[in-house]
Amino acid sequence: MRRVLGLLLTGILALSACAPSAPGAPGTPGTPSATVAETTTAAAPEPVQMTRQVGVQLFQWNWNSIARECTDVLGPNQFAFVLLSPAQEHIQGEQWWTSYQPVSYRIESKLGTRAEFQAMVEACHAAGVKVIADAVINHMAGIDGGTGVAGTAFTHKDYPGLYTEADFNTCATPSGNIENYMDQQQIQECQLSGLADLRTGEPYVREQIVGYLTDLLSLGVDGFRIDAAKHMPAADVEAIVGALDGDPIIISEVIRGSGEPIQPEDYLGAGDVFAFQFAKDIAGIVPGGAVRRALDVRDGSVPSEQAFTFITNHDTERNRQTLTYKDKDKYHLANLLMLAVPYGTPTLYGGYAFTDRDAGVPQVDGVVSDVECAEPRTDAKYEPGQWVCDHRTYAGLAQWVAAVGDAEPANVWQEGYAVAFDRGDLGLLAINGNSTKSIEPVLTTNLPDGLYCDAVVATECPEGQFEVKDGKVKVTVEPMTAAALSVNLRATR
Ligand code: LAG
Ligand code: CA
Repeated sequence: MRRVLGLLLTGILALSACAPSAPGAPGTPGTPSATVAETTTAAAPEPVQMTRQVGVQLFQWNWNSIARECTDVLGPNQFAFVLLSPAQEHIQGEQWWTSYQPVSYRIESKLGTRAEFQAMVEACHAAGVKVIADAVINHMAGIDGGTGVAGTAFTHKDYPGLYTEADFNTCATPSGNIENYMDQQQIQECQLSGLADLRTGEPYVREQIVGYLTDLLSLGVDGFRIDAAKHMPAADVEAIVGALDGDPIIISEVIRGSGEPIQPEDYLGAGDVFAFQFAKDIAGIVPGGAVRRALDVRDGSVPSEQAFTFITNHDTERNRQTLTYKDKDKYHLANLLMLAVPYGTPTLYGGYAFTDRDAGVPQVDGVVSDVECAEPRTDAKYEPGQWVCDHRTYAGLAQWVAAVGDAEPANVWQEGYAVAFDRGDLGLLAINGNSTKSIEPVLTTNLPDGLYCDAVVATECPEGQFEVKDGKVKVTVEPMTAAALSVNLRATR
């Protein structure tokens, strides 16, 4: 997807915040000026082509808050997309996971109304940010019955006007649930922890699902996370997404399990996949400090263009399969590595602090309250329920990734637990995996001469911090962080 997002957005030119805005000023090609050459340390930076790539999952954020985030943070910092929590009507309750128990395909949920959803999509698009919806299409609710948040009454396998018992799978396991992940038929036809499992191979069921996704497309969404894709045959997912108009982004959620009969590669015909193994491998590398290894991490045989990388998501932060905000500087280092390497499309994460894995975010009368981000902390001592918005701390790096595009690593330098490399001649990143010692290498770089700021901590560059001269630059990097230079974050003098 890196490539596709890039192509769609090619042509957006951005001047760094500090670049001169007056074309024709002294120094413009064709008006050589000796005075300028003498008084500035480098030529004025050229405009940089930006290719948006970095996305963020904003878990359990309501639509109004996402609209605001697109306008204020994501758009201005070159984020490419936002991944939502599910939008359809769901069961009532305080837990976050009510989102994953659909009751109807009405776009009316604890996260907002249909009108709020539409306004959010418009605001994000106006900011240049694509919107990826979370499509829960493998199943309906898991409880015996009740009334959904938009007033729809249902029982376990009966959704009046939508699905009846005949639209759900029956299953041979004693519990009716998936019990053995080595058995393909169980994984795809039995219930995932009690959730009524749809017969996604049947034309009528597919038609309802296609109708729902088409409705979301009519509201402007750009693509879908396919929730629980592993639990639907790949052919079903392909048929469903193949019936959609346009060419929406499709990201199947297929958690790689070693030796299992269903693997992420099986779903590449339907679109892209989340790179769970990448997240686990980075989590394995970071504590040992051997950060150079991150350059070689791939997710099985999922090609870069079809891999959505992440460091954590709402499930893995709860089952501790990956690093999370609770891992403090290790989590930070992992996010930096994901953003630094050219593999996949990086997806950052914004959620909330928790101790109870079921605890949801505050609601008033069944409606989730607006997000108020806590001040970012390096000690992770948030109160449960506080919004952890550390995706914002990577705003400069989202710009860095947009500036370096697809450029390959070059001039790879390594010493102890530190590694540094260029990305083509557009950016440089030096990362220090040592938890106690800072580093101060003089690096060889392809970057043009000039004064650069550090995209790890800055989004603007009024004054340079690092000087590139004749292909050399000295950088200082504290323990467990990085320094990132790019052509879009240069000072004019
Ligand atoms: C997913 N991907 O494949 C979601 O990312 C994941 O968050 C969903 O589980 C799951 N699949 C179903 O869409 C979440 C919670 C579960 C929760 C489920 C349904 O992690 O804990 O199950 O959503 O709400 C809950 C209870 C279960 C119960 C079930 C049915 O925890 O004990 O059996 O509801 O009532
Ligand atoms: Ca299924």
